[in-house]
Amino acid sequence: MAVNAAEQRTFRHLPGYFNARQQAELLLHIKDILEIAPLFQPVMPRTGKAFSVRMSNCGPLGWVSDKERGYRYQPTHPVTEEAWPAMPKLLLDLWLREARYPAPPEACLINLYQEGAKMGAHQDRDEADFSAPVVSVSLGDAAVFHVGGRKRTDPKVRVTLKSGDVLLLEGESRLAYHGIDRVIAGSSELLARCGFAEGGRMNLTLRRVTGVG
Ligand code: MD3
Ligand code: FE
Repeated sequence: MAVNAAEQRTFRHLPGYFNARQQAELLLHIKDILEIAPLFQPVMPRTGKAFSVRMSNCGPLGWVSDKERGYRYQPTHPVTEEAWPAMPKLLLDLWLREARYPAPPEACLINLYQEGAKMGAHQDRDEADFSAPVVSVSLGDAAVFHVGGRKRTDPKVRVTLKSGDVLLLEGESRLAYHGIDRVIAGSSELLARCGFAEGGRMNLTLRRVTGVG
């Protein structure tokens, strides 16, 4: 029998983990972070093709990508070359409560989906330690997310991620292929209300990059 994340459901979906007030608080904190660490548009290694998602980071390390040096984590913003801002306490508390891992997260990747942005199927393999979970928070417009197995061809399940939802990827699902098929534009007013004129969806992913000890 095939063994994969989709069938075993080794991910945990916690719908409505953050209430409306907490979602707004978190988003306003991210807005402050983006003033210091502005969104950038990463490009893929070798091809130089731009991602449709714009990104930034907070925490000691941030995920970046460019044509020459590829996917990596680094302590500074690729354009300003300044250190990344600190992670909001709400996110550190989420990790403490839910990650079941003996060290704090090192990176929080901020993904902004606007104007039809999506993310094709991929594995997250740029971290040194896969025993730590990935913890994701969705804000704003809902999105159709898919997760399969360690092989690209493994069967997938689809989950709609809504504003305030948390998704934990641990065990077998940590190395599963996954992606965002589409964002359901206009399904939430959160981003537009908090000063992102075009609305859209924001996703925050908390990660341990280096492992423990
Ligand atoms: C499943 N982000 O940043 S979050 C990414 O909504 C990424 O922006 C998507 O995939 C987004 O790499 C999906 C949920 C997620 C995050 C990490 C995973 C699912 C995952 C790692 C392994 C398996
Ligand atoms: Fe990913």
